[in-house]
Amino acid sequence: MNLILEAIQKSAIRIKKAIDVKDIGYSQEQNSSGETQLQLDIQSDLIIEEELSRVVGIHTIASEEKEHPMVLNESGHYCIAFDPLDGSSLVDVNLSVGSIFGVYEGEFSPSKMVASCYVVYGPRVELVFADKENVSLYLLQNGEFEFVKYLSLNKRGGIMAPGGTQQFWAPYHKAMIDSFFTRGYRLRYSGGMVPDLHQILLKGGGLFSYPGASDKPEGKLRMLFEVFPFAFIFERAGGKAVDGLKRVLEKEPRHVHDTSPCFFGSTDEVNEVVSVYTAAQ
Ligand code: P6P
Repeated sequence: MNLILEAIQKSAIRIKKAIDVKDIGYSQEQNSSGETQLQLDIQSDLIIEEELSRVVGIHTIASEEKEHPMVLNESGHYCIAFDPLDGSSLVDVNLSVGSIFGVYEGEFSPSKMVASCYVVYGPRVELVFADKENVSLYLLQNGEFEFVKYLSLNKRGGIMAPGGTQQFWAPYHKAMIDSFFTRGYRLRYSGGMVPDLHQILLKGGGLFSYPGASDKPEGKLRMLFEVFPFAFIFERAGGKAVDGLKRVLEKEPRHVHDTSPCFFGSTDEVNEVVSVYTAAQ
């Protein structure tokens, strides 16, 4: 597992350098979700593929930027799913973006998830790594990632990050979000999943939501590349992650690019989501 973490850290240092290059614009390609790929998306994907290919313990990798998984080493043990540069279009407006990784034993199933990791490329480059025991925060300084502290969530927080397009929200979802704001929760939403969830994790808690809605009944965020890694981290940090009704880590994707409605946060807020959504069924 250390070799995987080192490969992710090396990837992050190289991706940060790529981000710092002047805007290199859009490619002519689209990813599996029909999103036009930034050349930076493609470059970040190649960097991660190169670094992970050097780890003999990795059997298969799956990238959000590629249609199908890729076998690296038949004798490998781990499967890694990653989003190379989530929210990459935010680079153009100088907002933080991130890379997301889920580590699975033997197959891409949430029940086989053994670790997850994300990198935030912002004013500083930080990395959060979760295994069965801890959620660890690292800071990139002088070319090295240095351990900073362990992270945990309070039972209740104060930040609300409501994703999706409000005009398509279910009425009960809108009423629930409005109710949090009338109770004094602060709106913190940049449109980048990684910095938005990083802020909730570091500021002690709250709720990030990207619900199913009339325009996207199954939500927008990809289970393997985005939802499962953050669900693993938030649960390890003492929080919860649901699709509105149940733990997202109990859902099996039928296709590698399947999406799921998702709510990540402190236990009190997520419990409230489940009670509202259960009552609405
Ligand atoms: P919306 C970025 O494109 C992304 O995949 C996530 O990083 C982010 O949470 C979400 O989409 C934002 O989507 O519809 O609120 O712009």
